[in-house]
Amino acid sequence: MDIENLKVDLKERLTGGRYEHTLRVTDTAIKLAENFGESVENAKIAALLHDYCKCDPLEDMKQTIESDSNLPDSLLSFHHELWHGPVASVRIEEKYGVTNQAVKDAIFFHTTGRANMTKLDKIIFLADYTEPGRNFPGVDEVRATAETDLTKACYQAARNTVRFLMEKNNTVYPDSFHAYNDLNQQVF
Ligand code: DGI
Ligand code: FE
Ligand code: FE
Ligand code: FE
Repeated sequence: MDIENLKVDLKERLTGGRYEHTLRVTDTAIKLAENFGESVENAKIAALLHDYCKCDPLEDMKQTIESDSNLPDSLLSFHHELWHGPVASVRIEEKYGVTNQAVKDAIFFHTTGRANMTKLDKIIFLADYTEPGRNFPGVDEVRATAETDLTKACYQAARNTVRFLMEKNNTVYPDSFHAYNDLNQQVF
């Protein structure tokens, strides 16, 4: 994978703000991979590609979900914010030949998390939540926890997100609950 070419593609596909977010997520993910003993190369590629489809037309994402047997159609009855990770996980294989299942899964689940998250899943989920441009309520606590405890930091991020969605009377995708419950059981 030629990282410089990839960055040129990302700059074309994403808005300026989204591109800058992607670079901050990548820096954050690399640090987490170094601190917690994960492949820096996989963390870097997953982070660079995690929002690859974030700015795609909704109709294109919808068609991909309908036609690709790896993508659950149930996504379509939940908020379209949930579509870009799963769709990216298939698009990046077509475009860049990314077949590494661990990388594809970390991208697929970066918005919701899931039960039994791998270390790479946790790193991308957490890098996306804690990158320095984020100012969610509670993010500083999660940043502090991420210095020492990857699983507990993911738990706090998952809990904050589910709580935030419920406060706004939004629906919560099942994988978000599965992540919350499983991380809770790992922490307590
Ligand atoms: O793509 P990013 O903005 O960098 O971050 P993301 O992929 O984590 O997407 C965040 C959005 O997704 C945020 O507005 C909250 C929303 N979200 C996360 N989990 C769920 C969710 N929305 C719904 N409706 N249900 C969920 O379970
Ligand atoms: Fe995202
Ligand atoms: Fe499908
Ligand atoms: Fe993101």
